[in-house]
Order: sequence, then C-alpha cells, then structure tokens
Amino acid sequence: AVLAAMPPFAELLDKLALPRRPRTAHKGDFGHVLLIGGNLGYTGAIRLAGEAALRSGAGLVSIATRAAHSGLINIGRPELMCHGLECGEALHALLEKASVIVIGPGLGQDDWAREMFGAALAIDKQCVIDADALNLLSLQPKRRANWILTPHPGEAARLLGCSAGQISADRFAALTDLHSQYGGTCLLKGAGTLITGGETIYVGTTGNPGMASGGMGDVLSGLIGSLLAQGLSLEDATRLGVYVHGEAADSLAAEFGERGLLAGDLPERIRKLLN
Ligand code: NPW
Ligand code: AMP
Ligand code: MG
Repeated sequence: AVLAAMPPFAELLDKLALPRRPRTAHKGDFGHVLLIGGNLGYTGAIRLAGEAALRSGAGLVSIATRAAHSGLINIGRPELMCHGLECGEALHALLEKASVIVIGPGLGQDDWAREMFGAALAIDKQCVIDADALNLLSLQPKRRANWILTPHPGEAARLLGCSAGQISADRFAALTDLHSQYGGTCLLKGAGTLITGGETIYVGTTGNPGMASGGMGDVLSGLIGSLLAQGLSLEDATRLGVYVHGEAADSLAAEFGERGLLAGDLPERIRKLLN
C-alpha cells in the first residue's frame, strides 16, 4: 500500500470538497443519518454521536434506542428525532428513510443489541460500524464494500482474534489485515489514526492525549456518518472526519489545555472548522 500523511487542514477541506450550500438548499439535500445505540448505561454515547452528526451539517438526524431511553436522549437537543424500539422489525421503517446508518455507540451486546445489529445489516445501505457493533461483527465476520469500520486497538483485536498488544506492535499490518478481512474503509484509532480504503494508507496528524477520555470515539462515528450523508465517499468522509475531530481537539487543548477535554466539547468546534 502507498503511505501518505494527511495534508494540512485547509488543503484537505478543499480537496475533499464538502459541498457549499446552495441558496435554495433544504434539509433533504444534506442526508438523513440514523444512529442506533444507547443501551442501558450508555445513553450518552448515542447522544454524543447525534450531537456530532447535527453539528457537522447532516440535514436530519434520527436515533433508534431502547424504548425507555427515547425521551431522555434528546433533552436539551430537540433537533434529534428519537425513537424507542424493542424489536428489529420496528427498525425497518427508520432504515428505509435513512441515507446513512451509524450503529454501535453504546449499543451493548445483549439480545436487543443483537436484534438491532441483525436488522441494520440486513439492509444494504452505507453504514458506519463502531464500538459494540464491531464487537458483534467480530462474532460473525463479514465483508462489505459499503461500510466504514472504526475500531480502537481493543476492538481491532477482537475483530482480528488477537491481543491489543499485537495490534499496537504493528499498526500498519493490523489495518491491512482489517481491510483484507472486512473490506470497505477501515481506520485504526489512537495517536496517529490510520485509514485505508484499500490502496493508500493515510496517517492522521491531528489529535492529542486530551482525547483519551470517554465518548471521543462516539463523536467521531457521528461525524463520519454525517459527512458520508452529505455526499463524501467512504474514504473521504473518514479522512476528513478523523482530521477535523483531531483538529477540534487540538484547538480546544491549545486554548484550555489537554486535561479535562470532553467529547461533548468537540461538536461546536467541529462546526466552526467545517465552516
Ligand atoms: P486496556 O484497558 O488498556 O487493557 P471496550 P469501550 C482497549 C460506550 N461508551 N490502545 C482497552 O485495553 C461505547 O460506545 C459510552 C490500546 C480495553 O481492553 C461502547 O458501546 C460512553 N488498547 C461501550 O461503551 C462513554 C485500547 O479496549 C478495551 C485502546 C464500550 O466501549 C464511553 C476497552 O474498550 C464509551 O464510548 C487503545 N487506544 N483503546 C457514554 N458516555 O455513554 C481501548 N483499548 O471494552 O471496547 O470498551 O471502548 O469503553
Ligand atoms: P474511543 O476509544 O472509541 O472513544 O475513541 C477515542 C478517540 O480519541 C479516537 O478517535 C482516538 O484516535 C482519539 N484518541 C484517543 N487518545 C488519543 C491520543 N493520545 N492521541 C490522539 N488521539 C487520541
Ligand atoms: Mg468507542
């Protein structure tokens, strides 16, 4: 594979050409992201993914979650459309309306999670597979061209059936193995996130240790899903998403310091950068 470091931010934004909003634009022009997750104890994860999808410009953002959580997740963020579902069947109507599916943040791995995962993968739409959806995928590996996988080293280890130590020992080999087994576009998170759609391996040059805190990855999957819904290719949405996610964290760390940086601080900064 060809190895490439990411170009500077302005150049990347230019190259990846997030479309300028025409004067007559309407919400239908910017995609409808459906996020699935937010199981017991993890409602925050899907809320964070939803905030990121909204702040990065998706036209509509829906959340499918446990029935008991639907009224909680959009408190203070009424722009999120929250649906409580207890069976995979009920997900079908939402899947049909979505342009992109993001599944995994706070999904858990119980029967509900498995049912949502099975229903989401039964429809052939572009999707971002993150967090617990990666753990479920590792139990029944599949290959697909139209998905983005976003593992951290612990999740990558489960996907490849090895230890996180082995992943960290050769991150380039781990990314290549992920791509050859699972297809689509794959990234490997951590300091110097690696990305490949199969030809070039891109190295993320933004981000800092302030990002070693809960929920950061949930913001990234919502952001990438939103960029995909706005028309970027799988690889371009992943490259731009990783870059802007790290750049937002770097600009916040420059202002306030790394310690205490929160995932929920990122979406507004992401908005500013993308504009
Ligand atoms: P360790 O700890 O070093 O031995 P899990 P999760 C490893 C939700 N969340 N380099 C780590 O290894 C998520 O969306 C909800 C090396 C450990 O083994 C998920 O649905 C939040 N190793 C769910 O929680 C906020 C690394 O991976 C394992 C590594 C579980 O996701 C938090 C930990 O990963 C969270 O996002 C690295 N860079 N990174 C909320 N507010 O609702 C991780 N590991 O077991 O997959 O757990 O990532 O916390
Ligand atoms: P997750 O573990 O899924 O919450 O994802 C964590 C996110 O924060 C990923 O995008 C990581 O690449 C990023 N991150 C965590 N620690 C660092 C670090 N030390 N340097 C750069 N990025 C990091
Ligand atoms: Mg995560």
